[in-house]
Amino acid sequence: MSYDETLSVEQEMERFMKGLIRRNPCEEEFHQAVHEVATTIIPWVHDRPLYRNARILERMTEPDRIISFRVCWEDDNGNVRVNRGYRVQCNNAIGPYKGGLRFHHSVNLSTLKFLSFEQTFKNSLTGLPMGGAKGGSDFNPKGKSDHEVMRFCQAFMTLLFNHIGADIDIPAGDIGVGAREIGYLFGQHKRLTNEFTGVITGKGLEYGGSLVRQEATGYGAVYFLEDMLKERGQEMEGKVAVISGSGNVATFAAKKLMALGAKVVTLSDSSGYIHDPDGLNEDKLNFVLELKNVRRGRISEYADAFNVKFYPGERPWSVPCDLAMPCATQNEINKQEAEILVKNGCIAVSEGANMPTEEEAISVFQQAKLMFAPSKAANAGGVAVSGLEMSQNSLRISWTEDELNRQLRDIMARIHDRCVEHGRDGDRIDYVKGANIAGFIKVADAMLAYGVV
Ligand code: NDP
Ligand code: 2IT
Repeated sequence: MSYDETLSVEQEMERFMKGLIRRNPCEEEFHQAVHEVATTIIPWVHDRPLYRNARILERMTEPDRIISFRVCWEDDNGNVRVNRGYRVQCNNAIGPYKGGLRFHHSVNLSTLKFLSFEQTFKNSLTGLPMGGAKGGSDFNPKGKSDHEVMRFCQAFMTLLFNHIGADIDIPAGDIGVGAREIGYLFGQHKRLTNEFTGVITGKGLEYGGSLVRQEATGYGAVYFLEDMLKERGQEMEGKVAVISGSGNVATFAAKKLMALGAKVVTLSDSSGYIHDPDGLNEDKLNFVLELKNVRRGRISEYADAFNVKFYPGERPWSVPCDLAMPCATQNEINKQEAEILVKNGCIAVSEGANMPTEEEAISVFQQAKLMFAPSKAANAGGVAVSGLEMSQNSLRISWTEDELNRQLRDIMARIHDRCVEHGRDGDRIDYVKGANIAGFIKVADAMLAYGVV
C-alpha cells in the first residue's frame, strides 16, 4: 500500500508513533530515540515522495535482526550465574554492522534498540562505510574479579561469534566494556575461529588496535564543541566546563578541554559528583585514569585526595558553567536541570554520551538558543576511529598518531559542516535537525538503490 497522501505531517507523525509503540511495547528509550528523529524526518520526507512511498523510516525502525542468548558462567565461588546477551543488527545498508557492546545491569532490549538506531545515523554521519548495531548484556562488571570478567566475556563471545565477522558485524566497547573486556572478547573469538581478523575494534595496540581510538570519542566531542563555538565567533580559552561521568568518554573530553584552555570543574559516577573549583590538571586527571582503569574505585576518592567537595547521589548540572558535556549515560539531563544550566549562563552543550538529554530538556536548550550538539554527531569520533582501525587492519598497516589525529579532526569538522548545511534555520543552527537529515540521506539512498528488501 502506498503512503496515505491525505495525512498532514502531524497526522502522519501520530500514525507513525502509534504503530511503533504498538509493535515495540514498553520500550521507552527506543520510543524516545525514534520520536526525536521522526520529529525532523517526517516533515522532511513529507515533500519527498521517493523516500515517503518507500517507507524508509518504517524500515529503519525495524532492526534487520535481533539476536538474544543465554550466557552461563561460574563465579569465583563456583556458583552458576545466568545473564542475557544481545546483538541488535539494526541496518547494514551502507556497510557492515558496527557498534559497541555495553555491560551494565540496566541493559535490556529497549536500550540496545535505541542505541543501534542512533548508531545507524551516527555511522552514516562519519562518512565511512559502516552500518549500525549495538549489543551487550545485563552482566554487571562492578565488584567482579578479573577472572570472573574473563569467564563471562569468554562465555558471551562463545554465543556471539557465529553472528559477527570483519565484513559482517564488528563490535567495540561501550559502558562497562573497556580495554580489559575487549582483550578477553577478542582472545576468545580468535580461539574459536582460529582466525586473526579485525572483528572487534578498540583492540590493544599490541594486537591490531589503533592509536587515538581510546581518546577519540572524548576528543571528537570537544572538537565538535570547538567548531560550534567558532561558528558563533566564540573561543574555548577560559571557558568553565562541567562534565558528567569519569569513564572513557568523560576523561578524554576533560583532557582535550584542558588542552584547549578550558577549565573542567566536575566529574561524576553513578554515586555522585565532585566539584573542583580550581579545575582539573594533568596530575588530577592521571589520578582519575588510574582510579577508574586500574583500581576500579569511586570518584568520591578524588574529593578525599584533592580536598574538594563530593555531592553523593547528585548530578553536576547545578554547578555554574559556560559549557556542559554529559558523558555518562542516557537521560541524565532533565527539563529542570536544563533550565538551571540555561539560568546559570551555559552557552553550549556537547553530548559525549548517547541520548543523555531528555527530549523536554532539548526543547529548553533550543528555546534558549543555546548551542546544542546531539550525540549522534558530537560523539561520532569514537566510531570514526574504529572505522579507521578497520581500514588499518584490512591494509595490515598502522597509521601514526599525527595521521589519526588529523583524520579525526577532519571527520568531526565535516560532520559539523553537514549539520550546518541541513540544520540552518535563520540565524541559528538546529544541530538536531541537521544531524538527523544528514545521517538519514545516505542510508535512505542506499536503501532505495536496493529496492524492496
Ligand atoms: P565507561 O564505562 O568508561 O564510563 C561510564 C561512566 O558513566 C562511569 O563514570 C559510570 O559510573 C557512569 N555511568 C554509567 N551508567 C550510569 C548511570 N546509569 N548513572 C550514572 N552514571 C552512570 O563508558 P564510556 O565512557 O565508554 O561511555 C559513556 C557514554 O558514552 C555512554 O552513553 C556510551 O554509550 C557513550 N559513548 C561511548 C563511546 C566509546 O567509544 N566508549 C563512543 C560513543 C558514545 P559508574 O562507574 O559508577 O557506573
Ligand atoms: O556509541 C558508540 O558510538 C560506541 N560505543 C563506539 C562504537 C564503535 O564501534 O566504536
